[in-house]
Amino acid sequence: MVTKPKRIDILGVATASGASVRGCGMGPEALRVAGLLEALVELEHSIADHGDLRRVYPEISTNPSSWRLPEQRRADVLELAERTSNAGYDILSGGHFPIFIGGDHSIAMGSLSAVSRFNAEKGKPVHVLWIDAHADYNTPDTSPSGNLHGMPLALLCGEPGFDDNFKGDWLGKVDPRNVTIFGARSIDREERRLLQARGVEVIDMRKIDQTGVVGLMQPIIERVKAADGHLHVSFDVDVVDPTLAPGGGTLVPGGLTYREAHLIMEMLHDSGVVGSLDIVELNPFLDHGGKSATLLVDLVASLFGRSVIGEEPGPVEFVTRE
Ligand code: HAR
Ligand code: MN
Ligand code: MN
Ligand code: MN
Repeated sequence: MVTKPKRIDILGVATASGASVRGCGMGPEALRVAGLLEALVELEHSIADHGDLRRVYPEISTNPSSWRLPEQRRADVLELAERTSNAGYDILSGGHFPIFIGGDHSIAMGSLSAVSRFNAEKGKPVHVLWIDAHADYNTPDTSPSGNLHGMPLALLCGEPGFDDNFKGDWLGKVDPRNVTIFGARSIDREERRLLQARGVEVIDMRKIDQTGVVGLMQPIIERVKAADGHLHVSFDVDVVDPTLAPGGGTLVPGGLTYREAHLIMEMLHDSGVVGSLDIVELNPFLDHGGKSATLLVDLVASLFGRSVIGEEPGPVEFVTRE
């Protein structure tokens, strides 16, 4: 099914505060430089770029390390989550398709909250496809690192262990049984136990090797269609093999090939069930000459209808910086 009725709204969240490695705060701008907006316009989509949210808390000059202290980073993440959730909710309320560009994966605390809150009011079930080398299902109690980019799914799925600072009107809720993690190859011990207990579907690289992308993606898509659900896709650049996408702070060998990643996006396009998207963890400081940024732009283009054979041209509308 080919659908092109909605305006695509891009919201950058320029932060690395959920990560221990600096640099992915530059991700939104790198994606723009790599041609994200132009790729969507080329595909005849109407777009709006809302610019970037960024932290308001100042650096503390007495910090002896080269990076912000854990409690500062935590405050950044929480404050940005609230603003991302509210901005995303407004985009969805306007009838538009939000693309949240990070930023580390903690930005999904806000983006997925927006999607969850909006659809809860509509009575539409939210399904999540978390395309990532990691499961990001740690809680503050199970996390080996304390880094909040390893925790967004656990927060949204209502896991205990998060203190009251993580609550508020901005926070949404997701049923863990509607979550599929795709491409996993690095899961912590306690995290794995939680995933199993909650019934989260985990498609690891071995399953992808054995079954292939098509046979694994089809039932996911069918399930969302049968439920008349909204599919939120959260795409972490580190799901792709590090040889193809070196621009990430927590690379794990043995990732998706170029064609596997594209096929996932092409199938998602054809499904017509995707209603929102995160593109996260791109670290331009670690990237090699824009290689990972360019790959991500091409993958987004596949999700929005780029194909070799092409489609009928339609009207173009370009809206910038509302
Ligand atoms: N599981 C590890 C932790 O919690 C690392 C996960 C974070 N890395 C990511 N997220 N890039 O996908 O610290
Ligand atoms: Mn992630
Ligand atoms: Mn990851
Ligand atoms: Mn390198």
